[in-house]
Amino acid sequence: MSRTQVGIVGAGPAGLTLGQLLHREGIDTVILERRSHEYVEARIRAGVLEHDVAELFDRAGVGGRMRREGLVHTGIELQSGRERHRIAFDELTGKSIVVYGQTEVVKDLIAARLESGRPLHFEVSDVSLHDLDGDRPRIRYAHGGGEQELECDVVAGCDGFHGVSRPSIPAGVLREHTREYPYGWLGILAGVAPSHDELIYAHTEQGFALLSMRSPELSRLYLQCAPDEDLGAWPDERIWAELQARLGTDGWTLHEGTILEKGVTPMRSFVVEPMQWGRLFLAGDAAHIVPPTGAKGLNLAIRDVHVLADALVAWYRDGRRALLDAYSETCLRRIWRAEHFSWWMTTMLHRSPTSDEFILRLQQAQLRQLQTSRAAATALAENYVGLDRV
Ligand code: RFL
Ligand code: PHB
Repeated sequence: MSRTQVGIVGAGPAGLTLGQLLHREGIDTVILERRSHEYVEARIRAGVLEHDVAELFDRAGVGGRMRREGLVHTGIELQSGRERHRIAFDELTGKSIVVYGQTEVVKDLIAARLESGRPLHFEVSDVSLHDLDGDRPRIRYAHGGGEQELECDVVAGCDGFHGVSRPSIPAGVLREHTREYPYGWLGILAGVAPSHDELIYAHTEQGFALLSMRSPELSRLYLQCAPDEDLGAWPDERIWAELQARLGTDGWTLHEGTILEKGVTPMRSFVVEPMQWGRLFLAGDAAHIVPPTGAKGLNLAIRDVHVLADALVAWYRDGRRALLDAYSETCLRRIWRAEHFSWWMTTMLHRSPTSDEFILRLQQAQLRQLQTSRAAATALAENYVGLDRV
């Protein structure tokens, strides 16, 4: 049996950032990841970092490449039909966001982990959690052909929505809140310079579309589709034709290029309460999911582990348990705010297959208010760049 202070399940953004924050405080961790190193670094997901999350990466010593290669955006465009309106984050909030792919964040975090020399095991299987309600929780797993057991002070469940941590909590302890949406996103990565220098969120009668990017040479685009959409029905020409129809405005061209990757993401809102049980603490997608329209998922995951790292440092340093005991409550305030913002952005911008003209008119009225009211635009901007206080 081996031993560590904090056993971390999952090497996504949450697990890797927690490992890095604790390493900087001299706290020992072991990170266990089901997938391979290559797989984890290739997974394409989020693209937007809140102002304070980017600063947290700086403080954690992993912000170097993000600051050199990340794209600082001071606003986004909201499109209603063929009309666009800019929400100026800098003017309304004094803050900006950084467009930097989750893939790159994960690569930077893995590089820092390898440099720290602390253990990160890829391709572990059969992870199971034991004695979570005692003082010496244990993680059992298989790795490199052998059975392993790791004794910990605390276990951090950072293993995403489909992980083993949340289901390890006995029935009856957790309350789960879920909403499924009747649509999903078809996302592509295209080898073409972004056709606009800021993100464009478009509400049209044919459905939602989003123009985003990964670098000056790579565009990331999304189209509203069915949650179980068959990708086989979407040859490249059809994807471009639909993006042209939804994002098009007068005097502006969407540049097309080679499609390097495509996938369908269903949309859901999900929160579990509380996020802790005994010595197990859930963080990131293991505890909550937001639909991607508000760009909050990755940011929330990083905020959770920031709270957890501070609480663990206080506990190890002075034996103070108060922050650890309050972990769930502290995180859930921000999570529910982000759940509301993500739900609001999603329902304002998508066309539901069951919605009628009444809903369409409400959406148009809401989008118009964002153009005419500084207060309404400021509320969107504050939530998008990330709130200081919740
Ligand atoms: P992850 O990234 O899912 O990582 C969990 C890790 O745990 C591993 N794992 C296990 N390891 C060991 N044993 C087991 N039994 C395990 N089971 C699972 C997994 O292999 C994985 O490596 O969760 P984490 O760290 O909480 O991070 C959350 C974010 O990944 C997620 O919230 C975001 O990607 C959501 N998201 C976005 N968030 C933003 O903040 N801004 C965005 O612009 C944004 N866009 C998006 C998104 C998610 C998307 N998809 C595909 C869901 C756009 C899309 C299309
Ligand atoms: C992305 O670039 O992948 C992205 C950007 C904004 C979102 C969601 C995804 O709201």
